Amino acid sequence: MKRFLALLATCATVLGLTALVTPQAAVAATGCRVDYTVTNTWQGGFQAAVKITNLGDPVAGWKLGFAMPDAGQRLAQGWSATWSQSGSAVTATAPDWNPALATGAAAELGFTGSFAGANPAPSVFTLNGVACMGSDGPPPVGDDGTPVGINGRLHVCGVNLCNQYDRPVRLRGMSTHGIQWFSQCYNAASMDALADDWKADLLRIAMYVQEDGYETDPAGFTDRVNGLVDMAEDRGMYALIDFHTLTPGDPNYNLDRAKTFFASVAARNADKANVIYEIANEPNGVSWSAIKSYAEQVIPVIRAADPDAVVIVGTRGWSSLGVSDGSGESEIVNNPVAATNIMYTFHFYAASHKDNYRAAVSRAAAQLPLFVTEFGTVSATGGGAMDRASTTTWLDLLDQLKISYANWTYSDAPESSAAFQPETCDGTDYSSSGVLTESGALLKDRISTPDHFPTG
Ligand code: IDC
Repeated sequence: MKRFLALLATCATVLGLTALVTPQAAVAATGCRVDYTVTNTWQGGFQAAVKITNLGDPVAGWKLGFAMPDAGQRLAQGWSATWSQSGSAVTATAPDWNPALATGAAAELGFTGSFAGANPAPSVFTLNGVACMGSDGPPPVGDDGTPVGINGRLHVCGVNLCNQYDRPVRLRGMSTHGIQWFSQCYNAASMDALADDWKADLLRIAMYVQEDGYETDPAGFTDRVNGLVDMAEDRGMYALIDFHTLTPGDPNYNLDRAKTFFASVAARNADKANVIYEIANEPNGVSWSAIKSYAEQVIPVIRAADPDAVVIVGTRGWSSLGVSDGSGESEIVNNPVAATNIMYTFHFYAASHKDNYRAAVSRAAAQLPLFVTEFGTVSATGGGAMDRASTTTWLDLLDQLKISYANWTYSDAPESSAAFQPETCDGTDYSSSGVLTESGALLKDRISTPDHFPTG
């Protein structure tokens, strides 16, 4: 089965279909640690204890592999597994009576062997074919307890976002409003509050292209985005660079601008661990194939400068996975963007988008890596009454599916989607009940709970 999946993955790569993931591959987060100890040595012989700790998802069965470093080292007899040696390669397969290994669980086995000259310890171990990085992998990227410090550079693994330990993570944070209008809301005090009081993992930087945005001053807006990336980085938060196309809805209208903008921000930020690129906010009135074509022209520009960063692709019908256009996720599943390390955007406004949208997300989440880069607790206009029940149902669903999200908006816009009361961004308080709206209070409650990011 393992080989079959690997083969499938190879075919998918050849066909340029790596974004299309199988549900099986999707859920298998891997990770392991092996502790190898020589417990006894005698003339030409030795005994070793091997402890395997599963740091990934539960496995129904396991096979440990390692190579004897010296040609004279031979396995004699093993226990608590079925042992064999072929050339230098040693394998130990889980015993029938105890084949499974839960997350965090350990299997303890051992063997006796002989050696001729030296008796060095093996250095690389695999569990079900995947190298165990737990004890001797690269040290974490400056773990200072912040989201970026703990998780480091992110990548897409199956349908999830994974951290530097290859474990699935989910980020929760806030989106700016249009930075052309609300720059007063993005300063050292508001960013401190977002990181320290809100305990956000993520700042989405909404850079409108039209509506007095990027097109009016490309260099100026590029600088402002970079400045916000740095402010997020300084506080250990991820920064989602949102190329906020909205009207017109066809992202190809802005294709040249997108290439210029992303070439610049990707080159400038390539060494940072905290940057994620969102290439088209909300395509609308445009087919999936046109969006896919746009993505397949912009992604290579980003990759050329910053090969490792996650890129998020907008979807049809205002990033509704097509649902708002009477379509759905299958048009993406059947015709995914030919690129790796990408996710797809889903947006919702809780008072407008309910069960049929939730059903689409539940289905799609088994097949596509999704990121809710924007959602509102209110209606799709950004105003109207907050729908607490629908918002709670949505956020519970995203929690359950481990889908990352950013809320619209961390601003004092005079509309109910804003987190702050009008004209409060000119003060220094971005956290207390005195400045928060009903939506802001709900979001701060949800976002500030502990992340429990997996490490190991
Ligand atoms: C809204 C803002 C509003 C602004 C309008 C037009 O809240 O102040 O006047 O855009 O620029 C989206 C968009 C987002 C919208 C938001 C609410 O991504 O730009 O912001 N929304 O309408 N998609 C669905 C809803």
